[in-house]
Amino acid sequence: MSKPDLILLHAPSVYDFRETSIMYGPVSDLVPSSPIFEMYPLGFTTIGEYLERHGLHVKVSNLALLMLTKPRFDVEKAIAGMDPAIFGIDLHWAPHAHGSIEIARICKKYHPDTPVVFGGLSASYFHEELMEYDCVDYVLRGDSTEDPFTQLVYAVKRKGSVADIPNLTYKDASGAVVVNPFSCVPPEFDHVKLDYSFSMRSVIRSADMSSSLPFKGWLSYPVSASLTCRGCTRNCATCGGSATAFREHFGRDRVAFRDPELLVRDIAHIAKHIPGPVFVLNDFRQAGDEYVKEFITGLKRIDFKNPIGFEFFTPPAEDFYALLDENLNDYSVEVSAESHDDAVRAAFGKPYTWEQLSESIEHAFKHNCQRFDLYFMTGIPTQTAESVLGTAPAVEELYARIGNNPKLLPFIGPMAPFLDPGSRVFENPEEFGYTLRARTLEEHRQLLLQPSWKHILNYIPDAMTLDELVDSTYEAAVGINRVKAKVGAIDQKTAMATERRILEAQIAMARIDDIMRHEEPERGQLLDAYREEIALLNESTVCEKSELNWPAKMNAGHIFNNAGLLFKVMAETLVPALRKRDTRYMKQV
Ligand code: B12
Ligand code: SF4
Repeated sequence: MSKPDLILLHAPSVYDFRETSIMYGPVSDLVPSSPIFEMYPLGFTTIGEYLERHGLHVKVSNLALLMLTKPRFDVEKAIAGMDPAIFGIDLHWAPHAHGSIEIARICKKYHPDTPVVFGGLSASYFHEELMEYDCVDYVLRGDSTEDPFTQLVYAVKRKGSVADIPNLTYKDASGAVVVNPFSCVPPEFDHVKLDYSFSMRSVIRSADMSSSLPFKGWLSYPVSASLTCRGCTRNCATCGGSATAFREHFGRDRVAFRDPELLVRDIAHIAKHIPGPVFVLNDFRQAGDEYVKEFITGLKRIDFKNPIGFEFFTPPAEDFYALLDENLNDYSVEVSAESHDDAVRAAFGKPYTWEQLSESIEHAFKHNCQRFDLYFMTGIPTQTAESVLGTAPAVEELYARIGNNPKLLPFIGPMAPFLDPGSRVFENPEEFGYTLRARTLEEHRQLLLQPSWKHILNYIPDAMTLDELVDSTYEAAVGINRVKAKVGAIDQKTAMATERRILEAQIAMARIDDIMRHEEPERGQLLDAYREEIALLNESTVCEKSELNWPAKMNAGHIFNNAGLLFKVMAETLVPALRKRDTRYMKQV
């Protein structure tokens, strides 16, 4: 096998989290990752597939996951042993501000002449500041970097000019920062493959699963995500992926939807090879009625059997659930209501009522929805501690209304670690009642090294103190946990374990606050002595991670299909001409 042209590296949130004492808290409880956010962006798979389709060899190394699962994994040794033409590092989510730069520094330490390119939403937002770090050569901005990335890798390999590469920020020979225009913002989202074929091929080719798995525990819970679009039609105040954020920072003034037929094809391919549930993210109803019909009837046509979950931005009406029920075997829904309080939800940018939501949940279950995940968030505009504490009673009433149906699963977590850079609130904090504790990338990097999530938050809301935010989040989580146990949505043992962890987390937060009252070097010594205990509290606080899981079962079909893929990839490795390529960039000299 040829050496990789590009190695995509995914860094942990904080480098080296194994040697720091940080109480991350419930920052990642509601996503599949652990608090070091070891999941890499979906874009790794679309970039990998696109570049390989254009004749390049791409490898993914999920350093965060390797560090998490192999305590003795030596990052420096691993990077020193790599030899690509260029390194790519994602800074998609701002929580990677610390780890991504440190990994870039290690790349430069061992490979001073190998360029390092950054990309992702946060890298796009902080592109000019990133140029100030010696370890960063390029930033590819925007939500669709597949084509510019192909051009960049070929330019690096051929020692050509990068002056015309769309969306690229770089330093010219004099060291001046050049910001190329946003000339690659595809109006559609059809130029990529979202079917995980790249990931499957990479695993087979390298005979190594560990370095490219998306998150810890994926093999026992092989969930996959499908995306209906890039961009968003909505404008939630704290969201760094809102319509405003996309327009102002990622060059996109219109949402790019994926052709529903292609989306169905992606999902069919996933179903053929991966036994787990599929989450369809970004509410596909944004694309209009025609799209909805085509997509849902397409899923019926392929007789999709894995559990499928949909994210909806507003509560759907009854006839919509009837359509899902008519066409799907096993569907579930997730809605982020943010608050039970209508005024708070409206201030966030979701102006529907609790009554509409409750009615929608009733309709969902009437039409055989298998599970309804309902998310609440703390720290959002105008929200007081009192409002947060009203969540559990509201949830209890909601359960009563739906006959205590245990298929409703509510969760609560804080807006953490950061209020999104590029969101309307981040850009105008005072207008929304916030004080920011960090604006620049470097300030965010330093915050990430603080010893608890309360100290890491990049904002202070006016409507409550940080202590109230922390306490009310934990208390609301205890309340919701008890309600879920009462209605049988979770078993008593799980509920008791969660409540105990929340209590321990509260004690740890108070102890860290006490330690923070000491001066250095005593503070550091006390934190070091506390490290192992903190580490034990860092996974799953406000709920058990497994509560997020939907059922998954490997069957003979998956084994057969994966064996088929294995032979195909082996044959293509031996005879590269067997693989179809797009020669557009390959032919250039
Ligand atoms: C889908 C999604 C998720 C999925 C992620 C699936 C996945 N593995 O990618 C889930 C639900 C798991 C998730 C989790 C989180 N998310 Co999210 N998510 C989104 C959402 C809805 C769409 C993002 C998306 O996929 N866009 C498609 C494009 C933009 O991304 P992409 O294809 O992956 O990558 C392209 C580019 O970004 C770029 N790129 C990416 N990596 C690289 C690397 C290099 C080298 C280069 C050159 C380019 C490049 O090129 C790619 C292809 O063109 C956005 C909201 C929105 N409307 O955008 C929020 C959003 C991205 N998420 C956000 C956040 C905060 C999170 C969490 C940190 C929340 C939390 N505290 O738990 C976690 C982090 C998860 C982790 N790392 O473990 C914020 C990010 C704000 C910020 N700047 O930090 C957003 C903007 C909004 C929000 N608040 O939810 N998320
Ligand atoms: S939080 Fe709002 S603006 Fe952001 S992706 Fe979700 S619906 Fe769109």
